[in-house]
Amino acid sequence: MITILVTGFEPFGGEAINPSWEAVRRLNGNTADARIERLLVPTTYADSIGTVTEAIDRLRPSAVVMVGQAGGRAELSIEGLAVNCDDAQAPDNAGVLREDAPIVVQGPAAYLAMLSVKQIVAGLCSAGFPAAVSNTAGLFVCNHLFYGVLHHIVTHNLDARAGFVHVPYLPEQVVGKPGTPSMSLETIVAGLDCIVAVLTSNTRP
Ligand code: PCA
Repeated sequence: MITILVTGFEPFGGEAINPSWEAVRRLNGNTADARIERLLVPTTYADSIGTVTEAIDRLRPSAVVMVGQAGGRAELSIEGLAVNCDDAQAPDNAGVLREDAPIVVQGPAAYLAMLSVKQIVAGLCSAGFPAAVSNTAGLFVCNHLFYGVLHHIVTHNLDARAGFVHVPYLPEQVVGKPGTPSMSLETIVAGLDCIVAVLTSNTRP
């Protein structure tokens, strides 16, 4: 039995909900081969990394799947890269604006995802979910968390693998935004279940 930590974010940017957390909190808590731990993460630069690394140190998961909203994307995006830079025009939920700022001073420029992004995309597509590899998680709180968690795992030499999934808006979030893609909550939940299944079949106990 392995442990997989799956995280979702609080709503941000004036939205009432965040599809990442709506989906993560509906995930099946246990499968035959994995214990799923779910965690809500604040959408702030200051607290996002510490919230997840504290849970990693406590739960010692084999895999960490961080999930966030990427409004405007049409498919499940499996992120391949986290870069050492915060640079966004919008403030986080604490009102903090960060422009051209390193996440870890003198840290590596980037980390690659530790999960096999191509294998996950292949698993999703063959199960009928629209999915693609992405090489940018943006430069806002999602990339910030992704980079910080990868840095924590590497610098503490932990036996955990981490990756990041961006999910589209829910249909109710695109009312009044013509042309903006969305995905049903049921599809996002089932897609995350599929990712857990791929990881469970490939993760060392
Ligand atoms: N998406 C934002 C931060 C929180 C979230 O769900 C992002 O893509 O950075």
